Amino acid sequence: MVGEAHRGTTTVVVVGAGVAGLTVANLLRQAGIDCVVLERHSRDHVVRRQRAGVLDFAAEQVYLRSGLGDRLLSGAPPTGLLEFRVDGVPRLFDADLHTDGRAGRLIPQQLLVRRLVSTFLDDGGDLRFTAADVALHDVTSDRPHVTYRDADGVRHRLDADYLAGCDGFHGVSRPVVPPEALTTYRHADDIGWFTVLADSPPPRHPLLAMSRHGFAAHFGRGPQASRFYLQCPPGDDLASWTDERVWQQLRLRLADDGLPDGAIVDKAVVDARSFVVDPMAHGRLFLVGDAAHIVPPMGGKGMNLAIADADVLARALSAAVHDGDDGLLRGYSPTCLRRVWNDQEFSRWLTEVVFHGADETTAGPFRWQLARSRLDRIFTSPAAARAFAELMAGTA
Ligand code: RFL
Repeated sequence: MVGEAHRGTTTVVVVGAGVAGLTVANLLRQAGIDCVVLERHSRDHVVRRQRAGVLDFAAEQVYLRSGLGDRLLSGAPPTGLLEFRVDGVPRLFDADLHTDGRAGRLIPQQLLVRRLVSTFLDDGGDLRFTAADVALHDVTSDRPHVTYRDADGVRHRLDADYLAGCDGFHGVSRPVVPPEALTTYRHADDIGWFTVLADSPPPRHPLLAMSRHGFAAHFGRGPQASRFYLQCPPGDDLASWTDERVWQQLRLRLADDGLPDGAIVDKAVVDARSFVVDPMAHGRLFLVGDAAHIVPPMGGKGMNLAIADADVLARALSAAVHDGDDGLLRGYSPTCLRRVWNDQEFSRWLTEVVFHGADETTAGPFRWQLARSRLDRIFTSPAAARAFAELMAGTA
């Protein structure tokens, strides 16, 4: 079958047009390196997928350094303040103050993705949507290739020098690596999460609320869009979360009787897993973003790690392609994993602070006291505040 396929060649095949793949592709284009992006879904689907909303300072710098900042980030406001609402009492953490103005920006992930897609295509990039049955071959050879079927069912084969596996946790890239070639780290929480996306006004500041009613968070995702998180028993039944119960619980947990509601457009019980594979490369295949690691959402690092990996890979590919120097490619995995583990720890730390510090019955009195003490520290110790702010900014 492969013999009958339409054949093409490129330098890098990028699998997946999420934040990771699109960032790799745009950075490669800026560096004058040919690439083809293969995405399983339609353009419409990809630019509507609502997920993260905070671009940390380190990720912002990736786009500014590459000269794409104006096109990608225009109008994205600085993150500024973060509110912890503890038993109904607000405590504002000034991330900008503690990082000397390097706190990052608010930008809904789907807006960033939309801009990455149009920037790449406007510059003549080759991005193929609705690519079915994408399969990676010969990844440990000098000339790997990728096969897929286009929307008309026509089979294609692309030969390349390198493959970037940017197809998320459930993609086809990571499974190509033999299990014995990878160390896989997994950690599951005893914490359940329920998340809601609603057409309702964003909070004044990103808000994390802890009280005996349980944890809840409220983040903006645009001028009239909000993402909420609610603590729930692990494996909770989605059907038990009627719209009425969602708004009643949010008002209770956020200690805000006047919280405006809006149409709920999505509900999900989130798997709060942590996941890392080491190494993030195999032969000429490089895993980027969620394909290689998952962090709990509370630290806001998933999207930012994807951008950080993409930056490391694009520079390394540039050195290999332009200068024949593959030293940076050999360092790709250890370089990325250092940040991944740092952010994994930060995300888990913050998750434990807000979840254990909320509901004493679930956490137990000892963990509840520890969590409240940890939170108190960032409001009382300037050194602790700075460390926390630097982790948020992605500069630590
Ligand atoms: P993505 O965004 O999942 O993109 C992968 C792309 O690959 C495509 N794909 C394939 N293409 C071709 N062939 C195949 N066989 C393919 N299989 C998959 C997919 O269609 C998709 O287009 O991974 P990427 O690029 O690594 O980016 C990672 C981020 O999207 C992710 O870490 C964050 O969204 C995680 N996340 C959050 N991160 C934050 O930093 N802050 C947040 O507040 C935050 N909230 C969230 C989140 C993730 C969520 N999901 C996924 C449950 C909230 C939610 C609800």
